[in-house]
Amino acid sequence: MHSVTLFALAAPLAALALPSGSLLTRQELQSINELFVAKGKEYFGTCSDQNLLSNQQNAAIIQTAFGAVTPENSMKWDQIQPTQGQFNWDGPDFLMDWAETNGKIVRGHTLVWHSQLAGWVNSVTDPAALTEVIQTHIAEVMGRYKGRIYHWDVVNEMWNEDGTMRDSVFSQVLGEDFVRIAFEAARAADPDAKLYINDYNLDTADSPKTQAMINNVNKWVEAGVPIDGIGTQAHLTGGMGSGVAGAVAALAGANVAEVAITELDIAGAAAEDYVAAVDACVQEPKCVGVSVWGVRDTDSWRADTSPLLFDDSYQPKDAYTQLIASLS
Ligand code: 9MR
Repeated sequence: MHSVTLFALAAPLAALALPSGSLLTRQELQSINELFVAKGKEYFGTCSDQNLLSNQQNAAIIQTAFGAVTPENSMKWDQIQPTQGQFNWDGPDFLMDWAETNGKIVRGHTLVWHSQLAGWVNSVTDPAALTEVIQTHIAEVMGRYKGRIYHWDVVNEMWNEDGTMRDSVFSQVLGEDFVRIAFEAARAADPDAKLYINDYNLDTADSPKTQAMINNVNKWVEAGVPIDGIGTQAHLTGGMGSGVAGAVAALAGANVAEVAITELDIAGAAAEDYVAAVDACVQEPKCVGVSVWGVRDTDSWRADTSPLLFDDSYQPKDAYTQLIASLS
């Protein structure tokens, strides 16, 4: 087990290392992570990568306000093993070092995903060969950071909206057995990491996709597949905040130890949506953490919807202020 207390103790030391320009931000900004942890949760995080962590204003907000980082892109297959057997460690190493220097938990993202997959993987057609490719990828990537990554998104986005399995090289060549292969390889590579299956549009409890996730995870866990948690990405549109509680409760009803909101962003960033979504995790005993998918709107993958907690000038938006108030 990783020690969350240890991370918390490291945080004040990190603050001393802040450049003087960041101190103002630090004094004015209240930490949502601190308040969330005081509610009995493990972390309130965000995503980032080397480019954004090298930006002082952005880094200062993460140092002050957040308790965890997820690599937004640098640990994805096409970036980390673009050619078979050749690994790019620079970006992920930077993020890991930054996180440890600053006392932040890391959520690993993501190992087996049809998207941002290196092209060469798509041409593997033999089941034994693809099994080995998955096992090697997981052993190398997880092995490098063994004992240092708190959660791993082992399998990402494997469901269609109608609850059938998404077509990918993994499902085509191995059927659903790729899930067992991936989770077993992950457990072997880093027994301390919590292993997650992660997806989007799990925002309605009774949708075919949510039900497929729950029923199949139950089946796999019963068969001994080492799945610790379900991640719900929660890329929401305005008005959807109030539905998150029901969806998170449904996912937590599955036979897993924990659940997490892994990539929260909400078009329009209405405060009531954010407060409701975060409260859904507070109220669910199995929900261990929330990560938002970015710091300021400008840097969001859906920048045109202004879905994040900080505006283009790095100022906390109303949703952030209201979250602080609701957690205080
Ligand atoms: O935020 C990520 C963006 O920078 C990338 O261009 C994009 C490519 O697919 O992936 C984004 O992150 C995704 C995450 O890894 C998985 N869930 C959906 C996220 C938004 O697309």
